[in-house]
Amino acid sequence: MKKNQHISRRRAIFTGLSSAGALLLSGCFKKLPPTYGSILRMGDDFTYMAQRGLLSQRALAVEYPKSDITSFPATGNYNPGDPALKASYNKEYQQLQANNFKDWALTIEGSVAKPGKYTMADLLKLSQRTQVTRHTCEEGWSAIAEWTGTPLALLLQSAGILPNARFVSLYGYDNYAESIDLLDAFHPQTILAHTMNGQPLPLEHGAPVRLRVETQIGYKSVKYLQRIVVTDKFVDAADDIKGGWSWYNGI
Ligand SMILES: Nc1nc2c(c(=O)[nH]1)N[C@H]1C(S)=C(S)[C@@H](COP(=O)(O)O)O[C@H]1N2
Ligand SMILES: [Mo]
Repeated sequence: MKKNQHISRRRAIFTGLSSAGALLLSGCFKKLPPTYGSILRMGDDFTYMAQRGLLSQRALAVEYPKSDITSFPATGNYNPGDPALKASYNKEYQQLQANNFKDWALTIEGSVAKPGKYTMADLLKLSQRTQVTRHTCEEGWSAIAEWTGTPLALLLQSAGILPNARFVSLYGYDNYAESIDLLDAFHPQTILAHTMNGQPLPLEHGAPVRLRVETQIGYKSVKYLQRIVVTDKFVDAADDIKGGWSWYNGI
């Protein structure tokens, strides 16, 4: 009895969702997030349609003068090389850390002509971008820092991104992951940051390289990057790990 009530309520939500969707589709909004229809991901629908519909697709996040830089807490996992932090511990990362990340290389797989490992020297060969931006965490704090790194677009291009590419999943050494679509992957402020406030990226902030995706909330900016997979279909890379957090969370 109770179960049936739940099912019918869920149906009602679905029906409501799809008629709202139809209305929006007939209006000026043409795009739906790839998570459309998932109850857990309902938050995506509004933010995705509002941001993608109302803002120019190339709109830049606000950049600040250096004088606005603030102190910056580290949250989430803060050292995948520490065996005591069992859930996030990664032995390979511990070894890389012991050698000051000299042997670090980013694996790129999937829909690219040149899959393989890309070293820090490979990243530095491409032109770099520096930006002072605000990080906003879902827990309610925000902080401003200066980030320098390689635009993800340039790396994807140098890896020979294929025409069937649609999404990019990014995996950290601590088993954390996120995926973004190509609009965010090619956004000019989406960078693989190796420098924070002029210093090599500190361990707790994701050494040696982290993603900065300034068009979305803080949890999309994956720290401790290990692997990038370019996919031809939607992969909710964080699904197993974070469950209920929205796939799309534009700010
Ligand atoms: N690999 C990895 N990336 C991550 C996290 C994490 O725990 N592991 N936490 C996320 C969250 S919720 C936030 S707010 C920011 C925190 O970045 P910071 O530690 O530099 O403040 O990293 C994001 N990226
Ligand atoms: Mo966060």
